[in-house]
Amino acid sequence: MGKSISRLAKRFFPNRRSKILMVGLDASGKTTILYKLKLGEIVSTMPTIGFNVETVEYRNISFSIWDVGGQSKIRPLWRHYFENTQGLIFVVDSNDRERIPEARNELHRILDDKELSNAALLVFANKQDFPDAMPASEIADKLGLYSLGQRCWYIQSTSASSGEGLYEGLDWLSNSISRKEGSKNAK
Ligand SMILES: Nc1nc2c(ncn2[C@@H]2O[C@H](COP(=O)(O)OP(=O)(O)OP(=O)(O)O)[C@@H](O)[C@H]2O)c(=O)[nH]1
Ligand SMILES: [Mg+2]
Repeated sequence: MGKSISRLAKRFFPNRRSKILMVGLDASGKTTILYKLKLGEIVSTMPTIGFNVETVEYRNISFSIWDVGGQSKIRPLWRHYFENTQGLIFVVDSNDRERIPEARNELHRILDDKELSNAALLVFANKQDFPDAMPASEIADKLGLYSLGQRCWYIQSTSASSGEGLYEGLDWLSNSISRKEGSKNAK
């Protein structure tokens, strides 16, 4: 009985789908985050040369999350993944003070692309389990988030190792994507 009700519910209220692109400098923790969300486990990672994509079901949304390698040589490939992106996750290593200006440049470069003009921006201030991690407010400032104007953005402290903050980030993404879809339908 329970099963047939859930089958019926799925038929009449299928999960909405959302394409999420996850980028950020190399070693910021993107692949670790992706598999923590997908499997609930820490996997051992190698630097990503191409991309990984996984579907994560959460709050009635099928997030298809594209995790693209962040080494400097392959960053020019990011733009090939921009099409139809509803949410952009930008991952920052909160301990990497030296490369925060580089992260800022990469972020602003991609936000200038027309194809991402409607994408909601979620920044993961990752690796917060390190004692000397920069707090999210400092990262927001150093990335220039406060001067983004119309862009809908949010920053979330995370630790991919413990999973802390990851679902709070997805909560924000799902709310902001639903709001956008609602206002599109109302037009
Ligand atoms: N302590 C700690 N280590 C982390 C965290 N997230 C990722 N790491 C580690 O950071 C290293 C790099 O993680 P990856 O997930 O491979 O980084 P990436 O962003 O996918 O890197 P590229 O594929 O090169 O772009 C790995 O050794 C991870 O175990 C975290 O929140 N805390
Ligand atoms: Mg990777």
